[in-house]
Amino acid sequence: MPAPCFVPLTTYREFPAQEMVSRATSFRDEMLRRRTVRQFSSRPVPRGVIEDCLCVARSAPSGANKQPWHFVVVSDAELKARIRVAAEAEERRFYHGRAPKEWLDALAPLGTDENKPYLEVAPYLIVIFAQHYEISKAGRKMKNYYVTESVGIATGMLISAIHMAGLVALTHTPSPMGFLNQILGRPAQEKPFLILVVGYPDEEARVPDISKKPSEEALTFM
Ligand code: IYR
Repeated sequence: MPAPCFVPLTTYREFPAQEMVSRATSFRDEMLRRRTVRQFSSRPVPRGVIEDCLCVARSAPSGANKQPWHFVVVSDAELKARIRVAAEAEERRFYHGRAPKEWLDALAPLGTDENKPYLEVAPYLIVIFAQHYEISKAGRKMKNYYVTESVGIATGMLISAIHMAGLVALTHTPSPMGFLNQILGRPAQEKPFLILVVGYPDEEARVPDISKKPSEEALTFM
């Protein structure tokens, strides 16, 4: 068992109280402008921006620091087209059979259907894989911990970074998503977590008129 090794905390910064308040408020206001968008422009996005956003995601805390994720950044038109074809085939089965009425009713305000043109139009698809176990150099299966929580936190940080860079993102989860392992050549121990569609919004983009639940319902101070 390796012994723990500690180093001084040199990266932490405390801000004067007033500055802390204004930083929290301005980050809140920035984040409250974020909307999930389903109509994308094909305008190219500099790859460096995506790399920086992924650096943020990869800095996320994770169970036992196992970092149980792998991000595949897809910009190749042919791969995006194959992903669209496979995703739409699953979505057709979902919208016209698999989904119970209650689920379809819950989705109705979003106006979604089986057509996913954004999978080809957007400049980037970031396919996030969760690694439920690793294979050691000796070929032994080693479990990861709190995988869903860890990958969810990393994804949330990625969505925030993309928004703060001035881009939009859509979390897309065709189900099942096994076709992504095959198309992207990822090993069986990686399970697709979600596809993050990233780019600029279409100039005519519209978003559903929905809101967040009030704070009294969402949080309690005790
Ligand atoms: N994956 C489908 C259905 C869908 C499900 C949920 I839960 C959403 O919040 C949105 C859509 C689709 O992408 O259309």
